Amino acid sequence: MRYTAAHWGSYRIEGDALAPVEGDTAPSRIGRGWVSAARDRASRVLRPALRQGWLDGDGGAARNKDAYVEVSWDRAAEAVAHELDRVRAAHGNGAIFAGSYGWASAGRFHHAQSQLRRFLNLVGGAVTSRDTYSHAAAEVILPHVTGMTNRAFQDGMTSWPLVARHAELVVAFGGISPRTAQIASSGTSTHEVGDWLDRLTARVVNVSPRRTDLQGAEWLSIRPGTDVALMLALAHEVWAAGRHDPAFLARCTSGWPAFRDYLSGAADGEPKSADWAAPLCDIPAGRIRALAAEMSARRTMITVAWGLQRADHGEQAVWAGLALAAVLGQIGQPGTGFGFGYGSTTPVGRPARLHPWPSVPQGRNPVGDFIPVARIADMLERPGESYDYDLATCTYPDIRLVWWAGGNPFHHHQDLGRLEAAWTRPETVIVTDHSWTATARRADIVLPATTPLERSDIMMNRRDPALIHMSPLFAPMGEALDDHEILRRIAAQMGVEEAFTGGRDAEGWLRHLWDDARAVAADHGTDLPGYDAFRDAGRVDMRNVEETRIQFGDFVADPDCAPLATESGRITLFNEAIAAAGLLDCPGHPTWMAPAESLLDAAPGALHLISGQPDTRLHSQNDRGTESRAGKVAGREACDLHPDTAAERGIAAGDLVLIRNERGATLAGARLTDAIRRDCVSLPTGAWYDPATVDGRRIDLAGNPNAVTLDKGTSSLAQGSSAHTAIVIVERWAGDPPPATTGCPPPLR
Ligand SMILES: Nc1nc2c(c(=O)[nH]1)N[C@H]1C(S)=C(S)[C@@H](COP(=O)(O)OP(=O)(O)OC[C@H]3O[C@@H](n4cnc5c(=O)[nH]c(N)nc54)[C@H](O)[C@@H]3O)O[C@H]1N2
Ligand SMILES: Nc1nc2c(c(=O)[nH]1)N[C@H]1C(S)=C(S)[C@@H](COP(=O)(O)OP(=O)(O)OC[C@H]3O[C@@H](n4cnc5c(=O)[nH]c(N)nc54)[C@H](O)[C@@H]3O)O[C@H]1N2
Ligand SMILES: [Mo]
Repeated sequence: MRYTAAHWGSYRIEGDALAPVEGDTAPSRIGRGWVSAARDRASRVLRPALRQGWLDGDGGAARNKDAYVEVSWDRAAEAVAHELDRVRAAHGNGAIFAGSYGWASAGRFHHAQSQLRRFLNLVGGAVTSRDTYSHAAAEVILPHVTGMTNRAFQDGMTSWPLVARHAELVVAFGGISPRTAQIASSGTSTHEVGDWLDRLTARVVNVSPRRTDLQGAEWLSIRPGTDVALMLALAHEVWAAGRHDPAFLARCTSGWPAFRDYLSGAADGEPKSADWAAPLCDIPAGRIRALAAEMSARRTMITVAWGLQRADHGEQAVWAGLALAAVLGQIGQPGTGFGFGYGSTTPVGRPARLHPWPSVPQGRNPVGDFIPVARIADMLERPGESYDYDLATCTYPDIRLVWWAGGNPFHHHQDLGRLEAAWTRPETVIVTDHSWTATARRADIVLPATTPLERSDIMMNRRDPALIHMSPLFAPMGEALDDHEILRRIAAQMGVEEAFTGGRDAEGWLRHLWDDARAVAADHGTDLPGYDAFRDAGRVDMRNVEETRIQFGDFVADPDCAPLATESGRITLFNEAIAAAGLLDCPGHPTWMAPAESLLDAAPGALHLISGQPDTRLHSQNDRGTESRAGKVAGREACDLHPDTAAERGIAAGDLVLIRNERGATLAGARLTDAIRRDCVSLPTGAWYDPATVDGRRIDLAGNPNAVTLDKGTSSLAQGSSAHTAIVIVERWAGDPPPATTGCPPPLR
């Protein structure tokens, strides 16, 4: 049998089509658009290309509107080697940025970013990026308050079967959405979140501006950006009613007195009561008090979707949610307490043993320097300036060369107009991608990669019981090469080929990784077949994989014997180190702070923009495929508006609408639904950014929300992405529809 796999699922290859793998009862719709996207000749990069203006020495000025000259692989590899040497010699490796954030392939070997880092580490290293767009705020605050990295926290999440069996009430901030549960980083053989939701015995409350974030639940339609106020009010009401758990707070937390004084108002004269929170959250005080009473009376799981912390002061949504669970005292019990990201991807809470599968060794990066991942535009704009990050002061490097492989910053970063201006500053930009994404169209040297459908690889995800041999579906298009081969050719130019390849070709690497995987499996009681048998079978499954976990279980059972790795050994409700840093935007305990932009102080008629993950694709991947294109309205990404909101603006379903603010503008197609608040508009991420000047205004023609989002760190603690914090004006587009050019290659010579 032949198989392949992606972040959205695993597939059997049947002729020239894909069928969902056996055992996947709820395959993702994203897969339906995969092959057509990969085979979309118009948008594929077919040959290496150099930007005309770069060849002419324009210094990067025309980086968003230039023609390209197609060249041979030899010429392209030479150009890359030459640029690396030139920049290293003149400025050192600290002037090379290869953070290269992005999801690329689910295959273990052809993982673009790992390959790139392995190569660059052999030629002196590069500046990299830290944390993720997904959950940077959590990645930085969780170690301080729980003593766990985000990865460890995710690994330890209380398992779904325990939530299904024991929780009587699930309060889901941001919902638990089958939309996002389509995805598992590094691949998945099943999609089971829908099943777990069906098996819940609990009453479920969806706290979200969108009803669809959790179907069949009571919908508490909260004003975006105000969840922390609601969490604090719930904690206040529980405490004020004397229903908090003093024994748990004393035994398992530190700093309760300071946090309590903040809740009660003793610290600042403002009790964080239901009456206080109601006008902020737009939820009646009586409803908040009733929910607080229910939470203290029932076995309750509080869960926070990742999206809540992808916002200004995102750290607080995680910390306040955890603090609320601590006040209830139900942490460390089966099925209750605090969860982070159930449904944000499919494996969160999966009751499966973890297997530490091997990966491509990246070596050591001689350049220690990094930026928080979402500070890319700041870095390019402000070399040498200092900024705060995780209780330290850092300095932005002076970057002369940028190399991106397997990510699409001109989809994923906020305020793309600002990034576009900053992007003209480096001397050289190199992009490795299989498609003419907006990022590839802003590179000087474009290196065409194959897609995962054009090569062999292995899917092995530490959280998935299946191992899938990925076979090619079709031959490489044009002159595309896999990322390893591209880098091998450049390594040969730079005298490090042997060190880069380790003496193996791609198949040699797959055999090598598989041998290491067999050793891991043997430790876990499964004998895996040899590589040839695995390739022929296409799929093997680990045995005895069931394993259920209780987050904080050991700690709560005996906090003295199993203390947390925090400053107090306990969950910190007041954190001395954070407090001592004196950060105005991240004080020493969970705190309500109004976001930089919100409906609380917006002009009348303005709407909050929710820009979550798209249902029909993974980020910008497969946007050119049939599934994504079928969902477009008026040829653009569809945005959701409440019918009343649309009517007030003279907008009908199917109309073209302009979503704008002082940062930029984007054109979307209107879809009407009463499953969204009247003061919100939802436009998913990932349409291929396609800005043009229309009547003197710069407008993205494709419907990418990052034309208008806010590019600001969550706080000076984590500096994460604040993508969900944005206020916009929405109006009907009255003029002729400007033709969208997405998916066309740039002019090629
Ligand atoms: N407004 C807003 N913005 C957001 C978010 C949000 O909620 N709101 N979410 C953020 C989040 S959580 C994330 S994770 C990011 C995602 O941002 P990205 O990870 O950058 O998005 P992808 O579209 O997955 O980009 C992957 C790129 O890799 C390329 N690629 C695929 N396979 C290969 C390969 O084998 N080799 C090479 N060289 N390239 C390959 C694809 O063509 C694509 O261009 O977006 C962030 N942006
Ligand atoms: N289909 C699909 N699934 C995906 C992805 C994809 O591209 N496509 N990407 C994957 C990736 S990389 C990641 S990181 C995860 C992200 O997973 P999440 O971060 O959980 O997903 P989002 O869609 O950003 O946000 C979830 C929901 O939060 C709600 N929300 C927004 N702002 C607020 C707020 O202020 N308060 C409350 N209570 N709710 C709010 C929105 O209604 C939104 O639907 O998704 C993964 N799953
Ligand atoms: Mo993400």
